Amino acid sequence: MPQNAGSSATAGGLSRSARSLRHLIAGEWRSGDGDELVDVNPARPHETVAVGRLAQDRDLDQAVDAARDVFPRWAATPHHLRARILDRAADILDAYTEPWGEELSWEEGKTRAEGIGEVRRAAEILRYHASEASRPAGEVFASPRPGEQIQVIHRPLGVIAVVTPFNFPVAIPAWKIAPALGYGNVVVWKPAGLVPLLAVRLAEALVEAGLPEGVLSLLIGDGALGGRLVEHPGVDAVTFTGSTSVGRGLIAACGRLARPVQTEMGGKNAAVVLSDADLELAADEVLAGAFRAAGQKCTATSRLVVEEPVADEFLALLTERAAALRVGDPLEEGTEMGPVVSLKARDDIQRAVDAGTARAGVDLLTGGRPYDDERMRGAFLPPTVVELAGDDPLWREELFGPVLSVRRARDIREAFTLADDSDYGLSAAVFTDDLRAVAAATEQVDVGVLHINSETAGADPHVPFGRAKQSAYGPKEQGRAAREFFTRTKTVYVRPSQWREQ
Ligand code: UN1
Repeated sequence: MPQNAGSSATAGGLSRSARSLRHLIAGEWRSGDGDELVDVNPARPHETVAVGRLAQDRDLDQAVDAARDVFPRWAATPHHLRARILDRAADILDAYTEPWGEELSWEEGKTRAEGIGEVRRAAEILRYHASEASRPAGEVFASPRPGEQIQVIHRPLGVIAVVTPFNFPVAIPAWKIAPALGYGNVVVWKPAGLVPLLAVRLAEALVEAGLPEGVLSLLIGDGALGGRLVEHPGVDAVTFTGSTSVGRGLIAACGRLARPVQTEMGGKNAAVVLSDADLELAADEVLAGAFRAAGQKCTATSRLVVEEPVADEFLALLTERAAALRVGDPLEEGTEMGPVVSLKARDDIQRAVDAGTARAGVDLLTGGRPYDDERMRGAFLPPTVVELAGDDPLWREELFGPVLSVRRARDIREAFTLADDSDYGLSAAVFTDDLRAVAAATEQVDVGVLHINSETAGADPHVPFGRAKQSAYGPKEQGRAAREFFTRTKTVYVRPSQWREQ
């Protein structure tokens, strides 16, 4: 039973005694001796979720050395045996969905249901990548020479630096670590310092499942440690999800080192509601896209384009539902939206909203003002909808919070032009049953993921996930796309000697 960080068993609810954080280095759980890290509950920032000490440079060196040592053995382990470990780890996550899902909610702030759902989702991701073991391992091509065969096989890259964000503390790490390990790589992982507890849980599941020592190391550290990990001479490739500014820094560093890098960064995703849409459905989906996880998904709906004939009716429906959302302690029954991840995030988002609503052409439809209630002293923000008369920073800048910016469009053409009017291009949603509009959206809206009649967020493990435009860099994630990043091909010409021409 994985218990490294302390109590996770719950008899009738989460035990709120602070957990202790450990690093996993070269197969050993260690306390670390860097600065103290205090991990707090964003709904009640005086409440400590976990405490530990940051990892230091020598921990990083040891983790990378252990990874390099074990890599040849892990790469030579049959794919099916590696897959079995991922499957077992999935079983452990499934067995712990409740206690770990509650810890996730406690630590990150998404609702209990979302926390539990995320742990379950991580299990599915591990299972999907385990199932890759039974799919074709490469391709065989005909040769222009008699008797010869040309094989294109996939080989692991080596040591992968995995750097993950706060907003999906287990799902995003799972979708990077599972394919990395499944294809025979070894991993040194630095999760966001805001959610270290769930990182420990995922690492515990993998260790418990039988992962050999050194194949995965977990270092809890600050951004500077992440930077040193990415540039470490013993690292072969880097996968990152997080902010655009950090991502671009990593891309530049990896460019200098000619090191493969994959980044998933910002989004400013639009939902488009056309005049034939089912407005009830669209309102529910836009609400989910904009306010689940308090809008802290790179796939969240942060822009809305409504076609003029239905705009008044739709906005009335949407703002009424947004205002009625129950915001509060994410672990409490009935809460529909929890806090954002930290007081700093709350203040940054609030500042951007205040600056926006002070500008001409920005009309606050609902939310927008901080809570003054004693129980809402945590990192809470209300679901906020603003209507914009034209271009505005609220239309362009990713706020990563529960803020939706709306513009009206005269017709379908203008609606798609507005949806596409962003430097980002991760996802979009179009609400319509008009096949011509669907075809036009598929053609014109430059995004990596397009939803018809469903919210902009969401990603199934067996299909490619990722960007267009400036939302990302490098090969996509998930599905078979993951193989493109986590392996390199080797072209093997196989010619039996007896075929040599006489
Ligand atoms: C989802 O939409 O469920 O950081 C997943 C993010 C994305 C993952 C989104 N990389 O929010």
